[in-house]
Parts: sequence; structure tokens; C-alpha cells
Amino acid sequence: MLNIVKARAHTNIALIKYWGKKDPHLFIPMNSSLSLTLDEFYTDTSVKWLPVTESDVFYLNGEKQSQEETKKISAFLDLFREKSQHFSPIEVASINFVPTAAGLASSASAFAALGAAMNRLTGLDLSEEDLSTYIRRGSGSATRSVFGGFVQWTKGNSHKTSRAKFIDDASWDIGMLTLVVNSNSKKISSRQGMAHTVNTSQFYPAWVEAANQDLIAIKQAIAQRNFQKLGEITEANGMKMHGTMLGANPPFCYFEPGSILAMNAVRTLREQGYACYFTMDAGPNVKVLCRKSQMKELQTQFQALLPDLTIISSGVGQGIQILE
Ligand code: 2P0
Repeated sequence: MLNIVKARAHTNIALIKYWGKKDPHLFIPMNSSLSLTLDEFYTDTSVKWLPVTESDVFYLNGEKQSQEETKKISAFLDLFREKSQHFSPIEVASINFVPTAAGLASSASAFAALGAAMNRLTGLDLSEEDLSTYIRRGSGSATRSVFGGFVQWTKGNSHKTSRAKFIDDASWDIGMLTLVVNSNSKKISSRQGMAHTVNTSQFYPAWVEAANQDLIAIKQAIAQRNFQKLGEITEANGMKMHGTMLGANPPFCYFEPGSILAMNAVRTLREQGYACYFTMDAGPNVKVLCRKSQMKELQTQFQALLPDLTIISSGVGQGIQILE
């Protein structure tokens, strides 16, 4: 058996959002989602067996993490230890490669990289789809980071059936700009936000229905390589997700003034003929789906309209990789 393994996973941005859990313990979502994997943001994680007399240790960006943080990681490692029946403690060392001030949380790439490394270390060698069912239990969005390009997370109804599926390699002139409105960490975590929405939002049932329809439509757009349709569905789906939060009790909102300005800038540039569409996650930053070939020019245009914002461009990322 190997003693040390290092793996890489890229983050992903949902075009059809995951927002709400049916089973919080198993991370079974209320609706299926679909994402684009990005090459600019990723996590490298190595895992190493430790002697049985020691306990799990977790280093993030070179710093040893607290017992509380390590406990969360240990619970995830246990899934792999139980499945493989190898119960030794493990040292986890992760480095997040997210451009400074990107303001992007990285639980997707983090759990995907850790899961990929554990899959190899324990000798389980599960297929990527099967591995995604374990990765899901670290963080829902991580399920989709198993593959590159466009990826679906099929909601399923059990540990085995809630899994990632590769849809398309997105090699048809696709890119994404991140307009960094605020790089501080968010006040309401996605986990809290989605639970509060499921429990209290009058709009929630309509969201689930809309997400199901949007998923079918976006897959058609991808199959037809219809960028305009892809963008329109992405933009509308993101806003419907944010609408559910305005219908929660009490309501809450991730938009900041700068988010509205950034979305308006997308509309302005679209009116000028650029193919660009926005989406937002559980934070104030605005992500812009665009043509890779227009990304440089668009970045200049956005910077002129929004001079104070940091703008990061990214191409399409690949799926999990074993590095050594
Ligand atoms: C998504 N988000 O589909 C949605 C859209 C944020 C908004 O998945 O509780 O960190 O770990 O499953 O995956 C962020 O939530 O939540 C997220 P958990 P996660 O990308």
C-alpha cells in the first residue's frame, strides 16, 4: 500500500445551482445541479499514513489547524477508512491556489482533492463517479469537482445514487471572469443559508420546480453548443436561487451595492454586443460566463466600468488528478 499520495482538484461554479438539502447527514440535495470547472482555482492535497499511536493532523497553507477544524476532516477521512478497513491516523496537508483577494471559498476543490488522494492512499481506487458519492459528504459542491468541463450532480435519493456525471468538456470557447466585489468571508455560510431557506422560504417549492426545468434546458443548450441559451439560463437560474432567500423568514441577501453595479456592467456590455452573462453564489462576487476568445477584451471593458474591482479570468479546468 502507498504511504503518501498527492492530488489536485479544481473548483467549480454552478450554472444551475445547488440550494437546499433533503438529507443533511448524507448531503442529498433537493435538486440536481450543473457546473463549470475552472482552471484558475484549485487545491493540492497530500495525505500520509501516521503511526497508530498518533492522531489525525491537518495543515492548511502550511499552518496546523485547530482540533475543531481537524475533527471535520477526520469525519470525512473516516468514510474512506471504514470502506477500506484501514484505520490508521492520517496527516493531511492542503494548499489552496486561489488568487489573493479572489474571495472564493474553496470547499469544492478542497474536498475533491482530499477525496481523490484518499481514494488512492487507501487503495480503494473507486471510479470517478463512485468517488464523487464520498466526496459529496465533505461538501455538496465538491461532488461536481471530480470532473472537468460541464458536470452534473444528479440529486439521487441515497448515498450511491447522488453522484457526479460528466456532461461536456466545454472546449467550445468558454471562459469565466470573476468580478471581486468583496473578498472578505461571508456572514451567512451556504450551509446555514440553504437550511434557513428550505425551512422558511415560501418561494422554495417554486425554486425546486424551476431548477428541474432549467437543468433540462441547459443540457439542451450545451448539446447544441448554444452559448446564448446557456448564458440566459445560467443568469436566470442564479437569480431565482437568490429570490428564494428574499422569501425566507427572516429574509436575507448576499448582494452588496457593488454586486448590483457589477451585474449592471454585464448588462451594459451585453447591450454593446459582448456575449456575457452573470451568476452569483453565496457571497457578493459576480461571476461572468463569457467567450474565452473575448475574455481579455471583456476584462479591459469591465475594468473601465468598475475601476475599483479586482477581476480574475479563468479558462475551463480539468477533473481530479493524482500528482504523485
Ligand atoms: C452551488 N453553492 O451549487 C451552490 C450555489 C453556493 C450557491 O454549493 O453544505 O459549500 O458543504 O454542501 O457546497 C455552496 O455550498 O455547501 C454551494 P455544503 P457548499 O455551488
